[in-house]
Amino acid sequence: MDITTAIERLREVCAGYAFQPLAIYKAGGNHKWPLIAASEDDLSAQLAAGDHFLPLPKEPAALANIIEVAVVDYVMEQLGQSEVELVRGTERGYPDLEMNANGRFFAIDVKVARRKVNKRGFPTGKTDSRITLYTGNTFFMYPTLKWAGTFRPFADYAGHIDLICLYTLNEGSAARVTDFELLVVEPWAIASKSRSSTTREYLGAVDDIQRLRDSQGEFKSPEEFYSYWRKHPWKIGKAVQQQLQKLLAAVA
Ligand SMILES: [Ca+2]
Repeated sequence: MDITTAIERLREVCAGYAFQPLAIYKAGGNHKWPLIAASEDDLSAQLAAGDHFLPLPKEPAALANIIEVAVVDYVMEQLGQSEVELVRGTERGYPDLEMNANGRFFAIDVKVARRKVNKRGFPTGKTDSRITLYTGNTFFMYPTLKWAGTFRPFADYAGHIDLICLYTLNEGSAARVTDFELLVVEPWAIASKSRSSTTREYLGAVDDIQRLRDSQGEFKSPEEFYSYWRKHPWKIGKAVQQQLQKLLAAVA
């Protein structure tokens, strides 16, 4: 399997995804038993009316985590029985999901972004903030070392693939999410020349949603992308430096 086939396969799978987490189920409730539902829509209407729903969190990081877990579960269910082997990553590690296709490994990472809306509540065509593609100062900067929280050195992957989840915040609904959109793209192809944080060592994607859909980042090739961002003067804090020294000592 090459990167193009891997992306096609994931696009097929993701095309079938409909946003699933509708609310948090609350025990107790206030309705008569037995509760009989005629359809899925009827069930959720009755659970809402019967006081069984708590809204999902609207805080971006908390909501993003719920979305990520749901999307990784779905991809694992859909691909799990087929030609590839899948392993879920650790919470703060990279990637969120590793796909082994006959000894060729692909890093699959899920990224969640809220659409930016104007004062009247209409989408502006941009993400609320730049999607973070990578932390710049660790595994990305030193791609031949095996960093904590990773399965293998970054450079050992046959490809890196992002599942980009876009949504519009709807404070009035328990699911909080409307117009959910799932893109399968290569990170270098949606990358910008700007950081996604002024305080953290993050490199960012373009914030224009049509450019994300079209893989129209600011680089012409992966080589141009990697050489640009590996030249960036990333700050290395004490903890990262200690880990780096240990890893370098181990390969010396
Ligand atoms: Ca992620």
